[in-house]
Amino acid sequence: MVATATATASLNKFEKIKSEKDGLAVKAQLEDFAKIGWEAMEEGDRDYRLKWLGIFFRPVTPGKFMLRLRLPHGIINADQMRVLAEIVQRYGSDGNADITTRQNLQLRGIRLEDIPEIFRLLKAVGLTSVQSGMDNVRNITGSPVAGIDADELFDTRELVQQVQDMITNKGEGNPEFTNLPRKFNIAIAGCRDNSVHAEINDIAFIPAFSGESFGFNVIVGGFFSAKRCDAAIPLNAWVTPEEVVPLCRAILEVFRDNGLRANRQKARLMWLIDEWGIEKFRSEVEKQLGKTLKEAAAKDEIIWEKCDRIGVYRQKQPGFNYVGLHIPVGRLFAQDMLEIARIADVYGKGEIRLTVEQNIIIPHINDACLAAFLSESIIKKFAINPTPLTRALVSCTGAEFCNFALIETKNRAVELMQELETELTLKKPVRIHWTGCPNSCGQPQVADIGLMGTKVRKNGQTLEGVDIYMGGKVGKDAQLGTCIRKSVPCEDLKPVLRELLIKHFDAEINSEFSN
Ligand code: SRM
Ligand code: SF4
Repeated sequence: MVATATATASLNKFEKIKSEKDGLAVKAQLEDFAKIGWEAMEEGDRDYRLKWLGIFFRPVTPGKFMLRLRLPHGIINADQMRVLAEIVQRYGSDGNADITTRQNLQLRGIRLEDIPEIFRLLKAVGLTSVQSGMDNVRNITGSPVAGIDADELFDTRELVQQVQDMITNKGEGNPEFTNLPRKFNIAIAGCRDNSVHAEINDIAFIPAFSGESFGFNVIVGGFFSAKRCDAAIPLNAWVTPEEVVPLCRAILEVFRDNGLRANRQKARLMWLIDEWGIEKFRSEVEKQLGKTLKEAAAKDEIIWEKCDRIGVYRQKQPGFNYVGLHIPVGRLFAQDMLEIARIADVYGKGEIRLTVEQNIIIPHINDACLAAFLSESIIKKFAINPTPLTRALVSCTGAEFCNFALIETKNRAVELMQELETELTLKKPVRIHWTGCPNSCGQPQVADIGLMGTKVRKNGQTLEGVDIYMGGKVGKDAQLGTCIRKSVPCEDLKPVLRELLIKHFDAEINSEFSN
């Protein structure tokens, strides 16, 4: 739909871009873009609309694009991983991949002229990157051990795929959902440990029984933004697994048609819920759905602390194990990806899973092969028993590639954790999350200690610094952390973190570092 000149005059920049031409329309122009090159492209297409196809122009590395995939439930097979490895391999030291905080992969270094061929390669192995950026529904998350965890309540893999298929028209792109007021996150949990961080999604399905029947309580409106962060609130609805796809559709339609669009800082679903009140929102969803929603079950089944799944675990299938490998801050290079694909093929069934903590799980390793699997040299690089601070470290992209970033994150995070670990002994992991700016992609509010990038003045100079968050609780009774200290220069951060670790997490100073 193309808006009239008078109508577009009052729209904000992003609404204007969308009303002039749907983001998905650039799909038909990729061969042309590849021919003319990124420098000659119209800015709206290059900087924004390409994101509807998961292609992100990076002002920090102009000409080297980022490609964000969609990996529903964070599941990928070895053939797919090899294709992705071969894609980043062609870019040499510019090429790598990051596991994201939504159980997904982003490829780096991509050149526009290669996109048509890359898309053919992705399609051949059943991968898509469609609708993964801008005002679209992001990668849909689920328990990383669905179908293999002996204690799960429901295997959500098929459901997550169905929701993605509905939203993206089976990966081809679906103009019904390409002009939402803002980005949108969905999570579906069939596990007991809230592995998906349900509370920070626009819609989350949480396992709950109504009498004897299994289904989900639904919470809505959770989000982080620079302006505001809020945990999701109950919709007071319980749905069966069969009702999940229609309910997602109905909520998306209500959001699409009624969500606030004037101010981009106030366009996420929670702002509409605020304006209407949850009762009216619920009844509008019911109207769209064409039926009454059943009231929420009295209690849900999230009764465990969150498990990071690093290490060796028995599967529900007798004789099989899954092994969680720690991938420092989620960064992979082509050779790593090829190795991971190989060990998944040789020892498992060619399946690889990603976690929201930016790690990898290889399932289906039978008892007889386990020792050989664990002696593979890649297990030294991607440990099954990493040290406590490194183990639970999460970081967003930061200044290396992201133009919103106020600080460098990933490399700094790894180095600082290693330094702290030489000075301190910790008995258990402390979840430290880094995020390069207040957009909170690294989810500092769910961490034990969250570090949010900022600029700091010190001795007349502007330096990279962080605001410190604490109190994030995950799993059962999840709650968001809050800012406890502002504007700590990164160069002064180590002693501050050391004190916090000693005071709140029982860290002990190693003898060579005590005075
Ligand atoms: Fe994010 C924008 C990276 C998870 C909140 N996020 C961005 C952009 C696209 C900005 C840009 O164009 O440069 C970043 C791309 C940088 C790059 O080159 O990698 C970016 N976000 C990421 C990832 C890769 C962080 C990571 O290292 O893992 C995550 C990708 C997930 C995925 O696979 O789709 C990522 N972003 C999140 C999350 C966490 C989550 O979903 O659990 C959040 C907070 C939760 C939420 O959205 O409610 C998040 N990202 C944002 C926001 C703030 C949204 C808002 O309502 O204001 C922005 C800015 C925006 O959309 O305008 C943003
Ligand atoms: Fe970029 Fe900020 Fe998101 Fe980090 S939190 S990836 S710096 S937008």
